[in-house]
Amino acid sequence: MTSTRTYGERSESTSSPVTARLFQLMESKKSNLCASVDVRNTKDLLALVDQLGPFICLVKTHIDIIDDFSYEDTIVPLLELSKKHSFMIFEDRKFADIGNTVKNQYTGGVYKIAQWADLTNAHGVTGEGVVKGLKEGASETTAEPRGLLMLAELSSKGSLAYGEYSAKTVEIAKSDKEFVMGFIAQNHMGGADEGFDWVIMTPGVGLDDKGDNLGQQYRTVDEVVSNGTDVIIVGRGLFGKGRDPVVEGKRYQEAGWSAYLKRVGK
Ligand code: S5P
Repeated sequence: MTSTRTYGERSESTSSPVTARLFQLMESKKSNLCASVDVRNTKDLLALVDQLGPFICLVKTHIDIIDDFSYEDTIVPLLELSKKHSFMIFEDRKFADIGNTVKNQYTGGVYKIAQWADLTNAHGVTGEGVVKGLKEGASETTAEPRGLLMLAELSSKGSLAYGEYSAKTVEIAKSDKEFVMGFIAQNHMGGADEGFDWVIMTPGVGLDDKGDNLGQQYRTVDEVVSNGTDVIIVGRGLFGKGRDPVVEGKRYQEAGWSAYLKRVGK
């Protein structure tokens, strides 16, 4: 079920404009690395992103952990960096409410996520309305393409998202072929037999650690990519414990890309 087609081939047949752009960018940068830049202020965020920029296809933010957030000083320069280094932006908001509420959360408040994030994600726990609400929010905010990942499985110990829950989340994803790009998951979610070519993005990836003391669990790059992961999401592996983001960025980019080449038989 794991795709052996190249990102380039898949970019031509996908029904999601955001996936098409992402896959093309991944081919041109030879990177399937998404950096999860979980730092607490704008200065550190921008410095880290500038260092990692050359090695990544995607930056994943938790914008609500930035102590000194402002659109002008945080988002505007982040968007400039995304042009400078050519990466896309994924706000890891994990929406989990009724359609009308997530629409407001996505478009409004302080963060105005729909204005600047190419991708965001949502839990399926509230049902299909979450997809509809977010899609309406996106189309009422911008003409730029926006994409959604559903959280089908989680990396943390004791997660309740497995089995029937994950399968029902996949059913929700089928409701919108253009807006829903794929999943945050630990495994491939199938779909090829029904004409879906979902992007699988996997967090909980680390080459040096097995986990943290708050339930995170890490698997290696080879392990996840051979198992169907299209984009590896790496956070503290790149910059935690005094690591050098330039050294680690290059290391994870190379590991991710060679695992991908192996998978597609190149
Ligand atoms: O199952 C999940 C889903 C997500 S989006 N497990 C996760 O760890 N994440 C996110 O990925 C998490 O919120 C964090 O931002 C990142 C992992 O960071 P790391 O430092 O453990 O690599």
